[in-house]
Amino acid sequence: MVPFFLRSIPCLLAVFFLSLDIQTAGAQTQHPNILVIYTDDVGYGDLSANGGRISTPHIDRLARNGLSHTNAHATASTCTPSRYSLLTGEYAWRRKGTGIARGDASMIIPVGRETLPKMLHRVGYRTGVVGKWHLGLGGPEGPDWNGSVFPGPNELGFDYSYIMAATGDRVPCVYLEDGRVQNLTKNDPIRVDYERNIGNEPTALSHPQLLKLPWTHGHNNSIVNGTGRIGFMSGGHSARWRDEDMADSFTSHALRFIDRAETRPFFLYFATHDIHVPRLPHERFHGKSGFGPRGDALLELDDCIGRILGRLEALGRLDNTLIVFTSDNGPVLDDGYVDQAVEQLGDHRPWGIYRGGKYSAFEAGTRVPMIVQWPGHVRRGMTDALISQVDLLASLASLLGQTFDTLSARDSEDHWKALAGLSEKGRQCIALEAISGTVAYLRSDGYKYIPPSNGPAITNQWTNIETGFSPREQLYQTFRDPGERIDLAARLPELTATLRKEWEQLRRK
Ligand code: NG6
Ligand code: CA
Repeated sequence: MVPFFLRSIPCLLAVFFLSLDIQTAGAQTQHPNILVIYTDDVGYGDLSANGGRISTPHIDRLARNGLSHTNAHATASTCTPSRYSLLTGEYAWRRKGTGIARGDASMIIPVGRETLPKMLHRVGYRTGVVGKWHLGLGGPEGPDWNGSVFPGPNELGFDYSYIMAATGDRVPCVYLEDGRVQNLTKNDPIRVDYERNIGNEPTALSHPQLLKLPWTHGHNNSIVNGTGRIGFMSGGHSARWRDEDMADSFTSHALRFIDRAETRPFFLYFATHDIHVPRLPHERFHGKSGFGPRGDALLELDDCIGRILGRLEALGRLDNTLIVFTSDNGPVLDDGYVDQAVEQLGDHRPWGIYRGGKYSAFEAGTRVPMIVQWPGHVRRGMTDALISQVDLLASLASLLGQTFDTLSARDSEDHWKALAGLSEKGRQCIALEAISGTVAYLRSDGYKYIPPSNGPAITNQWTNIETGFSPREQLYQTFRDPGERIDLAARLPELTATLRKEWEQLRRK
């Protein structure tokens, strides 16, 4: 086998020459538009560029023209904490109440905190969020769905917001634009309850005959659009979404935001619902992937991205837009509905060569696809540099020459060069949060420490994902053993103790 340092030489030379080129080009340009495409539950191996079996030509085009990261991580293997960290630059496990949020949760990020959109706003960006929020809304008493839903994204640095409050499978099933529920009529107010049903509203348990998409676990409260949800809602009938139109709705609002003729550059946080459950893509994608609704949702996601790239190109803005495509956590098959995700998987491997998935402390939980594209500024190809999404804030601040509140965004490190492929040196270490708050620790030399945990080894019989939880501490060497099959903790007790100490220090920081 060729030693590592010899294998690295061609790569390092490429980085050197390309960075010369890229830096010269960078000196003359203005601030780029920034588009963060934050997908939901898309696994590392879901992309055809990473070996997936479902063809995603637009995402592949991003990968061809940009830099594919092989060692980029969401901070958590579930949605809310990952989004919290991306926007605040702080690991979510440092804060109570940052686990998967209910649909009626109060806003989790205090208004005074530093955020990525606030920082970009200070630079002069026009900032917008379109898509999934899932970080709570409103003050301590929760959101007032029939009035002004305040505070929300617009108080955290976004000039514009068009969002769903939580997830596709949680009530209320409505869109909010700049803090107001869209298409709501006064005589049909919305009520939301996460404890009990409201009046005699049909539920998935009481009226299974009304379901077009049956549930496997959870998801048996209110029925909206023939689909059982988490939580109960009544009213707001004219405001309710049709799941099949959701991707089109988000995309058209994203396009409208991009289209606005302004001299300021834009920052768009485009947080897609695809490919989270319920997987109800538009009818035009039905049966198109050959891998069932989960695959069809992936095609829909690819289509949305294609439309956005196409519009940027038509406006002549593609070359001056920095695009970061990534995902909030790893993949899951049965996440609560009878959608054939397991049965129609075929030889597609959403988790790639990694172990576990969504919810998990194993690599597939947080090692997510990440593609960065900005022609002339970001190297094309692949990089193995260790990167966390928590670093986006500091890295973009560094690119733009902007300061930020480092006390508030205390975990965010500047790794712009690694993000752009101008250096192979990323983070020294990274913290990875699994469901129920277990936090694993990964170093840039590939060693990974998972602390002891009393949680179950498998999430549950339906999602059936290995959590990585064990009453004993575990140590893996993820370069030589990316599938985390060989637990080295007993064989290497000193190294295990070193990682445990480093992990404790990071937790106390
Ligand atoms: C779980 C839901 C799952 C999904 C997840 C959040 C059940 C049984 N499961 O509690 O369906 O909604 O929460 O996913 O209710 S995430 O990607 O937003 O974190
Ligand atoms: Ca998710």
